[in-house]
Amino acid sequence: MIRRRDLVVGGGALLLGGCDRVLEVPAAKRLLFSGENFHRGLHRAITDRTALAREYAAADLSPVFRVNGTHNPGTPEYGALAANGFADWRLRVGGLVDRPLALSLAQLRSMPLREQITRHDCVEGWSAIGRWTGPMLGTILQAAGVRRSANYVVFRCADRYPNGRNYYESIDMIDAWHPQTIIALGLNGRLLDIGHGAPARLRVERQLGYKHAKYLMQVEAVASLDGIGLGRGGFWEDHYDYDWYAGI
Ligand SMILES: Nc1nc2c(c(=O)[nH]1)N[C@H]1C(S)=C(S)[C@@H](COP(=O)(O)O)O[C@H]1N2
Ligand SMILES: [Mo]
Repeated sequence: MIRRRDLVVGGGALLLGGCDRVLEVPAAKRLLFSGENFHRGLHRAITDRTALAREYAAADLSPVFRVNGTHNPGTPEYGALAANGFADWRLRVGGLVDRPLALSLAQLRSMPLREQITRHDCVEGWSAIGRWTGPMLGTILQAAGVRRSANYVVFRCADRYPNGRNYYESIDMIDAWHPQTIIALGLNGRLLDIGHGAPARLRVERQLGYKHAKYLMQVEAVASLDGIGLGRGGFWEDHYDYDWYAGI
């Protein structure tokens, strides 16, 4: 069980945690900067990455939010979880954490939830505005006691592509602690449907659509992306040369 007291963390504290990590610039890199330029450059680097994505009004919601990529993982394992309303599904949180977790949907829903109306941009050239609801990834990482040695968070999904590889994605700690980075459980006021990634999918609002991993099974904090998939940090990155950082 995770204690509720561990979960109720203000956004400020989470952001500060994020900034602490950013300030750990390797000594060699630090030499490249000096005095005022260093501070100006660092300030710009931090504010650019921690700035909020635009949030919209209810009137802007797209009448239809397209489903893209996998429409249904279609595996026997996923089918069994879905048939039971995902009551047996657990989001495993592990890797470089002090307290590995296996969170049920009920536990995720009992965390402080964030709601955001944002625009999803797919590289294939379509966009849609939707209202997403879910706990901040930062809240979950805090509950698990993520270690300072973690540099990335990897998301493993239930769906397999024809080459047999499971979909996966990864982000760095700046995006992991970003207040709009949430584990979405709902879209437009309803629980996620299967098309949009039930029972939980990543929203990482400062990046393009393919980073928003659907059908989440596991969240893993790691020091390096080496040895995960082909080492490029994601399914499309590994097999189709997509950029790992897809900032918008
Ligand atoms: N597990 C998984 N996540 C995924 C994909 C996928 O095929 N499998 N497709 C990605 C792409 S390219 C986009 S644009 C969005 C689509 O999300 P949507 O179906 O909710 O519109 O999910 C992303 N996350
Ligand atoms: Mo996409």
